[in-house]
Amino acid sequence: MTTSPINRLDLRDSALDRRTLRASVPRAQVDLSDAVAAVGPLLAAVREHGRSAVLEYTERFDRVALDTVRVPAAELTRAAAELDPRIRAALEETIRRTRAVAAADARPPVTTSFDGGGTVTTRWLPVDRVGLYVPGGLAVYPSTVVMNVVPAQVAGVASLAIASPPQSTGLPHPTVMAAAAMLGVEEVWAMGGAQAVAAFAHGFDDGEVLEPVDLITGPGNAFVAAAKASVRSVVGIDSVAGPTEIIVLADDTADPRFVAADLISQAEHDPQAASVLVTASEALADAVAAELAAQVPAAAHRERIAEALAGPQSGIVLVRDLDAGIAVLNAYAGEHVQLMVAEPRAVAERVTNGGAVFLGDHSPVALGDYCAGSNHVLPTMGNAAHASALGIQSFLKGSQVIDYPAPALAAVADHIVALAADEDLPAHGAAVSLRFAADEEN
Ligand code: HSO
Ligand code: ZN
Repeated sequence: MTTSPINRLDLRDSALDRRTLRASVPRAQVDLSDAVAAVGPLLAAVREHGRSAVLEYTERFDRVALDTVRVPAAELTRAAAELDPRIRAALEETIRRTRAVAAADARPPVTTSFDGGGTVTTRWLPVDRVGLYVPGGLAVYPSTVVMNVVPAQVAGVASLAIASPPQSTGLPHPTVMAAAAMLGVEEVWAMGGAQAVAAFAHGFDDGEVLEPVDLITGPGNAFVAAAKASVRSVVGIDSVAGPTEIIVLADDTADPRFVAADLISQAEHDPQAASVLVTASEALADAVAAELAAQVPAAAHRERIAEALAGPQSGIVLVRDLDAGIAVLNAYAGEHVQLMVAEPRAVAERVTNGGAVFLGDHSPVALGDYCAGSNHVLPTMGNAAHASALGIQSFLKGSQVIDYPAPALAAVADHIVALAADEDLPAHGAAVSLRFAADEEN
């Protein structure tokens, strides 16, 4: 007797307004408040005692006593030289495609002109210095190194440092070091967890010098996420990411083997990962459930996959028709949206909330994870309703340059004086009118 590998939710009679749908679609509940409380003393210790605190926490959590936190350049070169050629070739292709897509997003300065020759130019300037956190332990993702470093470099970030926890060798994972070397990143630190985030935010100069960064990006466990959330007032962060999510909209034309394999692929990340299928076809729902039951036991990471699929954050959602399915997708605002329907391109036009949208039978999420050229760092937990994939814009800040000659200022002087008076800020108005009064006197 087999139990169903995934829950079912019948929304065929449900209202389709976003409040109802947001309350009913399966979603992980992530509460960082315990982790935020737990990392507080650690963040304070690193802020006060710098590198010596980092060394102490590294010994406690990573169980390794380091002489230097900075990874010597020779170790990076060696890791690159020793990299399996197949992994090297794969990373090179990923870098090439990710760079091509990022480069196409370049934001040249834009100038708008007004009467009298006034101009406003919006310039997009790179953040000076970025710290990229790369997790170690269970999840070693050299692909994530590429997804973070490439857009930062294309944006023109001049100074980029990577932190990744040391293994028993005292060095980060060799593939992480190799990926850094391939990308030309020379500054790599063997530190992990919340202590690495704190060190990036505050810097240190006891023994070794780590310059503080302006922005911290990169994934991590709950403690890393909590640390990033906590240092947010000091530095920028990319986002506080939750467990990965995939939501597939499929109809009778979809191949249930593909749908099941794609749901499983993201469930492989984490027992908390969310895999959701939305369909109006009961036959497809049954076929996918049967495929899951067949494919999961054969998967290497079947235990965490089974846990993710059976969890309340995952499920098969039955809807009455395609329109209702699209309403569910838009209310869910998933990290990865996959459209395995008869007309995926037409449906994609109507999907307004999705971190990345994958079309048809041959654009699985795994393609985007590694080699599409798109970025795999995406908004989770419904944040795709307002946030974007990591991209060059994540590493740029807009700065406007205002350049009005006298005739251009004269053309709006009365409006400024009027608005300033209305806001009871007459000195603002005076700062403008005085310029013309002086002219008249002269
Ligand atoms: N699916 C993950 C990214 C990833 N997958 C890295 C494999 N390696 C979050 O988008
Ligand atoms: Zn993945």
